[in-house]
Amino acid sequence: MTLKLGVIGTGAIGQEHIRRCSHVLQGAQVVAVSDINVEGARAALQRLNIEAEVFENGHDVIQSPNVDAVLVTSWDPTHEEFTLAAIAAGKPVFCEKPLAMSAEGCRRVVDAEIQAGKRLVQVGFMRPYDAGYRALKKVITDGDIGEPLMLHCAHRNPTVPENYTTPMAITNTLIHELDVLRWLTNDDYKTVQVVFPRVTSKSHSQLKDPQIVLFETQKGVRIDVEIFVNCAYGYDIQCEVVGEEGIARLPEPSSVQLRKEARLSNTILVDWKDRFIEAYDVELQAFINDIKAGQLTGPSAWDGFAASVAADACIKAQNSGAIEPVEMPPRPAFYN
Ligand code: NAD
Ligand code: NAI
Ligand code: ISE
Repeated sequence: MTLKLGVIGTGAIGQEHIRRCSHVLQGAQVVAVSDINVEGARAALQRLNIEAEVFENGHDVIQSPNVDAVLVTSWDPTHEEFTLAAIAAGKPVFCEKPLAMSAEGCRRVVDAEIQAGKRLVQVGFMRPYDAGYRALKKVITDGDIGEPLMLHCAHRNPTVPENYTTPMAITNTLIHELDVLRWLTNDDYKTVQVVFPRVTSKSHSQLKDPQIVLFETQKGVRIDVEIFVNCAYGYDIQCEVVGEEGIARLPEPSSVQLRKEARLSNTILVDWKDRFIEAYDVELQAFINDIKAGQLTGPSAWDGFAASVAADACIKAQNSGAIEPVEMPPRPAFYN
């Protein structure tokens, strides 16, 4: 049986996901799309050579009897509304990160899903599907470096648009680390502080860039994450775990080493689309397969909520300058 997908939001990642679901992955077909820019949606389908119905409103995609499952790839503030509507329609939904703009919003999704009595939500946290992060986690869980003591991480984008603001460094960018570092260390955040270095001249008045986010975890591990979204030189994700017996580093994406004109060099990627291309393929194939098998197993609404609890504390810390607590309620049995 081919799973019929509806995609809400045909921007950068919406088009990427439509492309992979149509031309790369097995078992699904995109049959409906919507975007507030309807002409943009039509043009995207034409470019990708895909025939699908174009709706003016995301809710019509969700309600369409032709649609079995929904991908939410529209702007961050729309995610909660569309995910709640998909749950109400009883349809599985893959929602790009963040699940909602605050922990309160994520909690509404969690409560609706529990009420529905069945897992219907997968959040687009793709890093746990990345081969490099999986290899790093194996080193840690195999005990190869002993107990982790410190993590040094960086999340760098070459540039961001003018509408990207200081809190978005947390809700739109750091949210990936907020998810993957919990998974990687099997730990939870206890406190957070945000420190602002000198601002790069490449930023604008609404964005303090870069930022350094400092965590203490429940197990006493210290984590520093540099977020630098106008770093200019490339798309660069770093993660180094310092343990009692050694240090493990996230592998660099492979590239040919070049000796030329008295220089030794490697290429650095510039786009998240390329850096995590395989992880996106794997996460969405898992979503498709899991729906057919009758049970979603990927990053859950609870994982989306957990990341947003930490994100709320980070935003508080951005504003207060103080060390703020991260208060995570116990996980409901539904998500065990
Ligand atoms: P984008 O601005 O290119 O695309 C967003 C699209 O959503 C636009 O075409 C916009 O017109 C449309 N849209 C906005 N409101 C809508 C509505 N109510 N109904 C239908 N369409 C609507 O942005 P993007 O880079 O594609 O990001 C989209 C989402 O994907 C964001 O939430 C972002 O956080 C997420 N994202 C995730 C990753 C990842 O690595 N997992 C990477 C990029 C983006
Ligand atoms: P696992 O079950 O071996 O270990 C993950 C542990 O991390 C669990 O105890 C879980 O509760 C915990 N965790 C803490 N924070 C988390 C967070 N924010 N997100 C997810 N888990 C968190 O898990 P595994 O097999 O390594 O997979 C981890 C994630 O990646 C899951 O979401 C899984 O569905 C997904 N995945 C699954 C693949 C598969 O082939 N089944 C492939 C790649 C990823
Ligand atoms: C974007 O939405 C993503 O999710 C990328 O992975 C991230 O690096 C970038 O900062 C976000 O804007």
